[in-house]
Amino acid sequence: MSSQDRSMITLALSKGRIFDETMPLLKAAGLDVLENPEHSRKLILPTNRNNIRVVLVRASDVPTYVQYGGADLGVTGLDTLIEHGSEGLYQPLDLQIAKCRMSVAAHEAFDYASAVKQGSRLKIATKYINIAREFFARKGVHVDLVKLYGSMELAPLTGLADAIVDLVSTGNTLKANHLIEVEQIMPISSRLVINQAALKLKQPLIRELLDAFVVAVNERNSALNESAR
Ligand code: PRT
Ligand code: MG
Repeated sequence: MSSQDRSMITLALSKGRIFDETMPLLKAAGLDVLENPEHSRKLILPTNRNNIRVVLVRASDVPTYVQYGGADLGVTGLDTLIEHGSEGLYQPLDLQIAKCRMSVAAHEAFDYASAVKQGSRLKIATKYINIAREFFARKGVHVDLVKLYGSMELAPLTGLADAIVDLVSTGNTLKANHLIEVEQIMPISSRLVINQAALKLKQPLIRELLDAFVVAVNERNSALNESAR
């Protein structure tokens, strides 16, 4: 059954923090995923609604699946969304999950502020080429960008780069590698993205799901505010 079937809704999620943090919202919206992706090798997971299913894809592939209709909707980090581009994607809701920030980090022995002030050309390693290019262009800092697919933290330690652009949440990974967060670029959280054609063609079902997500996010936020008092 392809996701072109108008009676079936396909939701794309990635394993790990996005799946884990989306689950409570799905539950609150009345949706139970019937298999645990950590214990199953299945890539298509049934839910308690026979017309809604979950597909597991790599985090960086979620926007692609939704854009081309391999899934009707999905949950993706703002980092991934900006880097991928949002053509064909409707972004109605910030789920406020998987929160972190996009930052510049450098080795504790590297004087980043002086290098920037002196107008030095900086070598920046990152998975987020577009975000980094845009950020440094706006600052008027000249950079050479080196694309990496993982372990950005290693680049300044090996002389591959002067600094990195990466996600930071607790800061523990930076600290463990003698790196310092020298600039914050933007706050990051996960967004619901919907295929624009699917939104029209599968209107009642997708609307219902979107409305349930909105209610679930609002209820979670009120509960959080309540407990913070
Ligand atoms: O692992 P894979 O290459 O398949 O994809 P991915 O790394 O994009 O997936 P995943 O599941 O790790 O991340 C999915 C989304 O979670 C990201 O796109 C972000 O929007 C969000 N998110 C939230 C994070 C973090 N927090 C985070 N801390 N993604 C990654 N990290 C990494 C960060 O890159 C760094 O290596 O954790 C490390 C820093 O963590 P602290 O706590 O030590 O600061
Ligand atoms: Mg990861």
